[in-house]
Amino acid sequence: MFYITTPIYYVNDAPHLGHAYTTILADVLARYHRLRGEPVYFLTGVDEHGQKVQNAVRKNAITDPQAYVDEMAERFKTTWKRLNIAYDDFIRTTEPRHVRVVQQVLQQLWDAGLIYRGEYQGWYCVSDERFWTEKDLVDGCCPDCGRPVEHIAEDNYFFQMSRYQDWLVDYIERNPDFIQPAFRRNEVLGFLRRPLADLCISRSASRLSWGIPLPFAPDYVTYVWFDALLNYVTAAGFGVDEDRFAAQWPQALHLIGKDILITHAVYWPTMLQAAGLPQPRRIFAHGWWVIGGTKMGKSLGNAVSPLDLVDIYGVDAFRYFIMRDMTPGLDADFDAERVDSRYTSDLANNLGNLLQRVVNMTGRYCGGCIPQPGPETAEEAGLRALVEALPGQVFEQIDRLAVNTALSQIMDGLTAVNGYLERTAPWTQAKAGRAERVTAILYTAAEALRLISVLLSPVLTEKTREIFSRLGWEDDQAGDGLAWGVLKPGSAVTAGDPLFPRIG
Ligand code: ME8
Repeated sequence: MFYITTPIYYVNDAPHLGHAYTTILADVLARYHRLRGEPVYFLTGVDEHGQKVQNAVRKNAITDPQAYVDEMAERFKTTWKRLNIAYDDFIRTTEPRHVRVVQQVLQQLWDAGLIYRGEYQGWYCVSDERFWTEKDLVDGCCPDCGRPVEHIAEDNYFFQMSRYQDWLVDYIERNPDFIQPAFRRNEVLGFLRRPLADLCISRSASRLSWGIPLPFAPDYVTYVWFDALLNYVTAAGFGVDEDRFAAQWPQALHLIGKDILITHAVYWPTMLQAAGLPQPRRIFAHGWWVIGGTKMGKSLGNAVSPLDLVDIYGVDAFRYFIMRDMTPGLDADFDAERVDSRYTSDLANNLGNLLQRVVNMTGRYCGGCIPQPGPETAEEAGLRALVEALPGQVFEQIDRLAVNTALSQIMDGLTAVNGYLERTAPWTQAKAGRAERVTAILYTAAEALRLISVLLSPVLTEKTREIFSRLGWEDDQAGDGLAWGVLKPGSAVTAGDPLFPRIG
């Protein structure tokens, strides 16, 4: 079972390129695992409580927060639909199934004495929804976003996170793959060298009413992170479907951005440990899309809308670009010119032109039907071996979450098919009347293109279907589309417009 999750996004604004990146990465990984025949559960969703959302409600002069979050959740769903995101579950934290889990876990920890009431004094950053200590502040402002902070003193409820510090350090050391990439794991261990404080998990309802009430103190609502993190177990069937939960939950792979590493790698494991639940299998923190060195985001006003790019390049090219141009784990600079050059070199030329050549030559020399494979020379055997080795290499990269490397290998495969056609020159063979050579070459090229396109299908979800149909192959997913020799001689190929037309 492959259980993959994205962060649940705040509904205080429309999704931008950063949200699209994490969600497409999860979708692509889910599709690769499905391609391999594994059962997959892909979860995404939205985080609907907390100060940010309440502020957005106020800013927009809306009276009913639920109506606001309903509308915003739909916006996320509509965007994901346009981006061909095939999730299995979309969780919303205002759903009864989730509220029940949050209150159940709170009650359990309260009954076990792991939550206590005490006075809280601290500096609160409204934007980040985080309390900071005096020494965390930078020039009196939030060390994370640089905004002014508010001093707050009030009674609150605390989760005894500190008692799990030694356990957590030990757990991370014993499970080297738990937090990835390795430098993020070291960052968390560095953070844990300082004493870990208890976690304030409540907000006074007088200040923040938009949240899940504490079951043992209804004049308080649950701190948004304590609420949000639990979505991952809610969706896995916690408390309702114990068999599914036991099988699914420990397989979880949390895909997150580096901005939410500490909440996922410190708060969350200690919460699970306190509740007597197993840990997720891995937490992978990717880097940020930046523009001129600054994080792209709604609060900075430099967010790129994924749908604008989809309007220009099409959904497949957009998916391809953001998967190809970010090394997971590292930051990547968003540059519109690079989108253009990838589109032209990788998609229009390497892939699109190859399809055009294969289909046109099959029309001209083979009566428009996939020919018989014919005897192989060293050229055919060489290309076949290269293409047959590709799925193994690609899946190895997918297991490392290195989709960019997988795509680069796939592009090398297409370059090899183009090079093969140049060297074997079926047009020359046809002039010389060597019909058997022509059919052997065209079968090999068409089959190589088909198989490589199967490997591209998790990213190019629409164009690959077009390729299959033009090659006269129906991908019914019944057989092994990654095996060599699947194209049936005699199937009709279809010519058509360029797969990736010139832009503008
Ligand atoms: O943090 N580059 O929600 P959020 C890459 N609700 N990814 C980016 C990005 C960028 N410039 N900007 C955002 C929250 N992201 C909480 C999560 S989970 C239990 C609760 C992506 O709407 C990235 O995945 O601020 C990041 O972690 C996430 O959006 C933050 O989304």
